Amino acid sequence: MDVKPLHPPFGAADLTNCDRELVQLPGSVQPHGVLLVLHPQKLHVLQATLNAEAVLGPWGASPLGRSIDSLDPELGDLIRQLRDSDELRTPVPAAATIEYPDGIRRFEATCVRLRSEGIAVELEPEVPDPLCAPGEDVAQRVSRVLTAGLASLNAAPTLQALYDETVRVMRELAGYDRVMVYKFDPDGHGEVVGEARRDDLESFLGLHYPSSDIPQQARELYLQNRVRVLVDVAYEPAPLFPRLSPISGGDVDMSGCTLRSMSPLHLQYLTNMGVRATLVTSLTREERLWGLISCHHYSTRRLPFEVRAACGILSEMVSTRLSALEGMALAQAALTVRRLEQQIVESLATTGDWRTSLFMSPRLLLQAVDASGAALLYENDILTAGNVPSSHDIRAIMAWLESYAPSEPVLVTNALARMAPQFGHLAGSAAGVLAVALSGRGQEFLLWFRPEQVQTVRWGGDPHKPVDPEDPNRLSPRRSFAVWTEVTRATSRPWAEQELATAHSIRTSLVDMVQQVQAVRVLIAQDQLHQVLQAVHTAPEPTIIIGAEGKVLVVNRAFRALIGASAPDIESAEDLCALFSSEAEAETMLTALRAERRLWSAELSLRGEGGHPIPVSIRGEPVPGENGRDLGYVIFATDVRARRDAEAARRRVHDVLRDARQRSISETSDTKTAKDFREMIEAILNSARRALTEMTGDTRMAAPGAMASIEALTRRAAALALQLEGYAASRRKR
Ligand code: BLA
Repeated sequence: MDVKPLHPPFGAADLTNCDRELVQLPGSVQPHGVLLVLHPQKLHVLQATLNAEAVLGPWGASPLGRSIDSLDPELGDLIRQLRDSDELRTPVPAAATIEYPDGIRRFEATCVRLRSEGIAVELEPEVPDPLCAPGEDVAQRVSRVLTAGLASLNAAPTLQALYDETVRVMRELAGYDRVMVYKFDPDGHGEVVGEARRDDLESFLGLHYPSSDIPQQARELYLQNRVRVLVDVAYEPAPLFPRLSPISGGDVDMSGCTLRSMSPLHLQYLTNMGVRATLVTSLTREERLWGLISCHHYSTRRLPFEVRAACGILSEMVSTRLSALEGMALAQAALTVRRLEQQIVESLATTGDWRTSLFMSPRLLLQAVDASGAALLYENDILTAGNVPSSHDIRAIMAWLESYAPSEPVLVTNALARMAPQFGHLAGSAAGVLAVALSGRGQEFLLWFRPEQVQTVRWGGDPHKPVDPEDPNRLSPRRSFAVWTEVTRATSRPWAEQELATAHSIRTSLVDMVQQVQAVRVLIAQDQLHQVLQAVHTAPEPTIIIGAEGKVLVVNRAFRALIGASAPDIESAEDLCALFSSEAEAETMLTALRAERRLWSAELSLRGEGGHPIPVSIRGEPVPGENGRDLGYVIFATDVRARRDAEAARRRVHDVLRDARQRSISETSDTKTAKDFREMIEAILNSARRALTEMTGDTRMAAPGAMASIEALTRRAAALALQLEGYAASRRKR
């Protein structure tokens, strides 16, 4: 019986198991360079690729057992300095020189500590930069292009403008025949969203490709190794000898290597497309693979280290802009939700009927998730706004929703008729539905609708037939790359992830505000304290209720959790004020609430356990009674520590950048190149600073994850810039 291994070794995968091929263990490299694996301490050669003599000359005839010093003593010194440092966890470039009988030859070296045993040294003969003007130095050229490029990326106001600028700058930097921004959908399939190409080539812009074109384990690899180069698709791999590490006995993990041999399946794929050479970089968002910048060339192509490093910097900075632009959209959505809340609070205070007020001026409600219609179902009533189905149909949808997913707080589809064919006739108003349940009982729903939009998806090959059962290795059905068009009817524009998040927060906010405030008001009015207790006690938001006379009626569980178990009892307004770091400010709040009888909010600090201040945002609301008197006050606290963490992240980014700038100034002599570098680091600084400002913006909100991701991106870009600079300096010296 033919039993297939769970993880097929490199090169042994076919279309049925390529998602488990061990692409990081190829046991060979692309032959334009040499891989030497050194002993981690003694720095002699343990393994070498079999092209060593062809590439390195006489020294390479018998490299095993020889010290790296015998090849290039300066390189040996550098590795000795780095061998125990953290720096070697990621590739470190250096200029190398090797003696040949006819003189010295210049090489690019890259050193990295392997995840398996040993230190990898990769050596490639220096190549000229094909794009340099006569007399121009490559380092100068790339810093000039990058500096100008970063400025134009910063100026791109929309995602589409950012994609367009990205491919333009990348093509100017690296000169490939075709440069694409390839963006992943949540389901893993991808779309070409930006393209710059040689005039005579057909366009791939707008084409979709199935997720199987880039298997999962390769995607994981691309998070670590962010710039991959394939010099010639028709290469003969140079095998590593011995194949297994003499120390660990295992395969060498080439995740961090630049010469790593690529999967034969992928090479076949590129060959079928007529592509000869590629350079692909990773675009990330919050440390996840967001997409790729994919460059194709129709003849072989190899570029100097400086250009590849610059492509890496460009990608990090594009990722920063992606975070900033998408972060801005999120902040905008948060602002819309807050305006909705305000609308509801105001209507609660005036008419007491938030529902009609929301639907009488439904602009915000529809805008929040970019819907064309909305409906609210509660008790037995229906309120609607915009383009919606008939009441009869809305009730039918609701009945179906209840039976379909009674426990789902959010239901979303852009093809309702596919899930429930009985609603096929509603495509004009409700091809897509986004529904949130407002109560656990499943009798109150808020629904948003979108009409049908005839969609045309252009696939770069038939997505339903990626595998030819007759011949699974040949990728043959997709060989022609004829565009395969799929038309989808009765579907709406899909709901974006961010719109779902907005719907979620509208739901939470409605449930909290309406049910909590309403219930408390009614119950206080009826003087039914034990019920007030019940309603508020389990609410997730830290809440306190004070009666009109200043007696504390309820301190809920969430509030107690916030201040800690050892906090004193809170019975009076005075006790409450004493909880705050600044009692005076707390008193001002209570006085203002009582005297001015309006919503009051501020940023204060609670005394936490052990005296640690807990930054909170406080919102106080009067509960108006029948005869113009207030019945009491509800005070909500929101823990804003996460936001403070984000501010700390922001300070750290500034520190990284300041250090980079200082190092760059102190380490460079006053040459023209040094000046170009300073300008480039300055441009990175500006981009990062700008991204940070945009993300925190006037809403004073920022997702800590997004901030941390900007920090990481900037750190990497700055590190790459310093490496590029260090490399250029060492190259000049040798
Ligand atoms: C890798 N496939 C890739 C990569 C891309 C694509 C961009 C990453 C290459 C790199 O980072 O260097 C696919 N390239 C595309 C697409 C476009 C493009 C869609 O330019 C669109 C214009 N490939 C298949 C199938 C399999 C497969 C069916 O099409 C397997 C069943 C495998 N693709 C495959 C493997 C890799 C890959 C194994 C990893 C290559 C490696 O890094 O070793």
